[in-house]
Amino acid sequence: MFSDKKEFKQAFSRKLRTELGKEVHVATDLDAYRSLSSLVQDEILESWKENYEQKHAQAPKQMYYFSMEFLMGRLLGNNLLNMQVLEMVEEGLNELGFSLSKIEDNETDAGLGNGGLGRLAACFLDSLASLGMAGHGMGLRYRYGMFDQRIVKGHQVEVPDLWLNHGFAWEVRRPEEAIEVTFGGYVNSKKGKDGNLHFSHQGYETLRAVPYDVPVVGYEGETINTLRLWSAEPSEQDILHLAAKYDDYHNMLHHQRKLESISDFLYPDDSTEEGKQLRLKQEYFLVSAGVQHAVRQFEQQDLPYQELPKKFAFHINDTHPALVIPELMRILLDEKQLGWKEAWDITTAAVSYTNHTTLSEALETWPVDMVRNLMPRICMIIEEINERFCKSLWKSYPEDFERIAHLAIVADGQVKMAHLSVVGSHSVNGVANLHTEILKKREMKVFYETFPEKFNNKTNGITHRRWLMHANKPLSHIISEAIGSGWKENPAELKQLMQFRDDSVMLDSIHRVKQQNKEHFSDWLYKDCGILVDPESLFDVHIKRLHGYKRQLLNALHILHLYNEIKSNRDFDLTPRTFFFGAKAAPGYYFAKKVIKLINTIADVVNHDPDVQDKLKVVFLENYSVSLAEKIIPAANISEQISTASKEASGTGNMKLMMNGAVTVGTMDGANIEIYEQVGEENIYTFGLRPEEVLKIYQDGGYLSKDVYEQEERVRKAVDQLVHYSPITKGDKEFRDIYDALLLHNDEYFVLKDMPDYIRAQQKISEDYQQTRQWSQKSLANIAQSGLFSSDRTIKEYADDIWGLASLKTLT
Ligand code: 26V
Repeated sequence: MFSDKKEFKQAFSRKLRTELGKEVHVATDLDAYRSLSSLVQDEILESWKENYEQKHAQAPKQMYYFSMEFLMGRLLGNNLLNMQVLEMVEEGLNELGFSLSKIEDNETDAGLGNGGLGRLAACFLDSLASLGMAGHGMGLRYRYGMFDQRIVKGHQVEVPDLWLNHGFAWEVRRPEEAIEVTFGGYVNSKKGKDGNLHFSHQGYETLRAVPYDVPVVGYEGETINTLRLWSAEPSEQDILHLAAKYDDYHNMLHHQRKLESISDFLYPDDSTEEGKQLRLKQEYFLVSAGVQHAVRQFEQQDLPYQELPKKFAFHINDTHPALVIPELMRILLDEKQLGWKEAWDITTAAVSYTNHTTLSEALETWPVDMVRNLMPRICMIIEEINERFCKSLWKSYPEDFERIAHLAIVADGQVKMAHLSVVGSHSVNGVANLHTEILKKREMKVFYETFPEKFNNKTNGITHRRWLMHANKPLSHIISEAIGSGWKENPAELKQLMQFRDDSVMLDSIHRVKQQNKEHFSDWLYKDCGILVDPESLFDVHIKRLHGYKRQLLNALHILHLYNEIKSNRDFDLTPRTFFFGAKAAPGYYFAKKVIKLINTIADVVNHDPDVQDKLKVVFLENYSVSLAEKIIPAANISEQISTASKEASGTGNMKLMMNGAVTVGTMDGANIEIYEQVGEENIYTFGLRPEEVLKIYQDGGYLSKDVYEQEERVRKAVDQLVHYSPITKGDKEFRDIYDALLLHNDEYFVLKDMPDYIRAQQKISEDYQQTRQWSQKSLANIAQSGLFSSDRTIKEYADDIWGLASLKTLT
């Protein structure tokens, strides 16, 4: 590591010269980014291998976190922070005439994920490395990550994410560790000398999985783990083979391009499974490469395969990598010649599974025929797992046809990935208390009765290093001044801030820092996006994927309601507020895209109406991403967490906002309930139906939204503006479908039902925000109680209860 500032400045200037041929005084911020990231990567590489050999090779156990998504965001700032050189580098750069934050803005986000699930995986990697645990990521190196969102005339337009265009500074390609993955072909069986059937896979197509390793630097730089991203390439052999097969050069190239296309893009749809063959290929490609790699590593230790679960844990992030189960079985059975029972015991002991949603439309199933065509041997193994499982059920529950039909892994021509995941693993966890209870009592009730010992809860968390220490340096600073820096290692210590809840100096600081952050964000918004907002107004922030159940529509209708109030009564007393939205809709999600258009239309009307000036402003932030989240979260006063109760498995944005002193307005859903329990009712605004009420109404066949519409004038007025002639419609029928979803189709997500109570909660917020001191107390309580939601806590629970993973921090 550069030991001091002088050395850093020299090294940085040298990099600019040797890699870009530029002197400091002519270098742009992009040049500076390229040189700085390269310099930091050099430092990391120096200790990475050594670190690996010293620690991980002797690690009692390693964990591989298999995930189709890792939403890493930017890495420069995080690496500098974790290497503990951030301040020194920042000063050095200032002295050379640069600003670190401007340099950081030149890094393209690694957006290899859709939303919560992918970002959780990234937070987990940070915690694993920071806790000194040998836990690594296994993912795909998509050529195009999450699409870039543009707003054109109020509509979302998707633009390809060219994140690799300037190169990705943090990866190391390792062609020498490439692995072959096979697709297609057929399976032959032959009786062996032992009298057992032996299977061999033939006539397949081979693809080369080439790993690109990204170092994951833990806090204090002691541990450096690996995120291994696999990329699909044809092997040289394949190219020769293809050349021989095709007599037309262009046809050959076309075929080759098709092979590579497996890792081309991230599916941008985070709830509806489209059953696309390419997606299934991606899933198997990741799993097969990852498991083969791990087994090779294990074999270097010269131990019997029965010891594998003592040395390796394989975690599957939702069902997307569930083929880990039959793939490990295939290797143990066909390549290592183990018997079924031995292989099964090893597999189930090694694999654990997290469920991230109970939305039925997001539960993965694949047509058996598709699985058979693409992976014939894997399909046979899944069918065998199913058969043995159903037989064992028959033994335990004789003649209980209903139970068996309900639990079967293969049924109606479909492979049910959640069932495979539960049966083939030793642990199944939900991501917040409520979510786990819903899994146990409803969605997976019969599985829970059958395997009660497998089920457990692991409430999600977020890394306080990125989301507080890095994103909000001024707040981190005043926290450390008040309670020392122990919270950085042990975020539970944030609780000590509660001692200051009546301390005027502290409360003033909390207020001042929030105000500064709002000003800072407003400056950025004006300079970079040309949007002018008033930092004195209340900043109300609703940032997450756009989904019916997340109810951005409820927020939008409430804004319309406020607008109506202002228009009908000029003296309407309203705390000036700026409503911020950030949300991407899946490209094929028609309703979600309509809601984006609606928000932009409301923004257009409200922001241009002179009657409203200084009271209301609506901003739709284009292209919501990790780096944008890092900018806005420190500036938020209100955190909108308003999902239909029971639908949001956990939420993690709620935790990030809370940790930065925003106060939640939310339903009793997901981790909001745990936030409520931490901060107490005076420091959160809850409203709406409770989860059990929602579930009851669903069971009884829904409610009549017309009733609310007829009884509640405020609701009716807002809803009517979607279809009647109004400044919103200007006679257009554009929002008719939203209106119909609310009234004709009975409001599946209870938007109208919860609206009156939401208006009440928002009214109270408006009033309370005027009381600066009391508001700062709420803000302080939220920061103080957020330690529980550090992903360090979550990871320690996974490590103790599921993975049997220890910290290597004590090893030298
Ligand atoms: C499903 C699909 C299906 C189509 C292809 C692409 C794709 C990608 C992701 C998903 C699963 C979505 C599940 C999910 O993201 N759940 C979220 O997980 C967060 C972390 O646990 C949690 O905080 C959120 O409440 C939950 O919605």
